[in-house]
Amino acid sequence: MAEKQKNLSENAAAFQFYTQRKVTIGIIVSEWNASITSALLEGAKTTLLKQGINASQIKIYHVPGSFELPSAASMLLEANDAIDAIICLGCVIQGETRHFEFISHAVASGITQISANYNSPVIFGVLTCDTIKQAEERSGGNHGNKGIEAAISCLKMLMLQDKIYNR
Ligand code: DLZ
Repeated sequence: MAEKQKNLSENAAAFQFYTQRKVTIGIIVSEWNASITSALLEGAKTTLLKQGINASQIKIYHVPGSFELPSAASMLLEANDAIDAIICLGCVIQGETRHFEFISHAVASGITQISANYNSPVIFGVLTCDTIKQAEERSGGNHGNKGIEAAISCLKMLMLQDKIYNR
């Protein structure tokens, strides 16, 4: 039977990041639903620092909304050779129109495409929730903080890159 795993934030404490590289990580944060995305950013940043990444190795950028996350990630990888991985943080909340579906799908497929095109980890730290309460629960509430999980995923992918490319 599949393991029941709802909240990866709890596993973060057991994780240990190791690389011989001095990696630089870009974090791109959406300004929409800023109270949520700032909590995701805090979770991601604190986790990276706890895992031995220096503040100077973390570059933070803001975009207007989640829809802009993929293009900002693409620009960043294109412009800056020193960026080893990107964490995209956003929060899309269901409204009265179909905007939610378009934005969610565009962001998910945009991030997938950029990650594959650049062969670099680009992490999907975007909440897609029906209500603000659900988002609050996932940005430091009962369901953990998806910013922490995005940071751990990013570090795990960098370690995988080391393994695959013998770095
Ligand atoms: C327009 C819009 C709406 C309605 N809702 C959200 C949302 O819940 N979360 C989010 O991150 N962004 C939202 N946006 C803004 C779009 O992502 C985008 O910034 C604009 O459509 C401009 O391209």
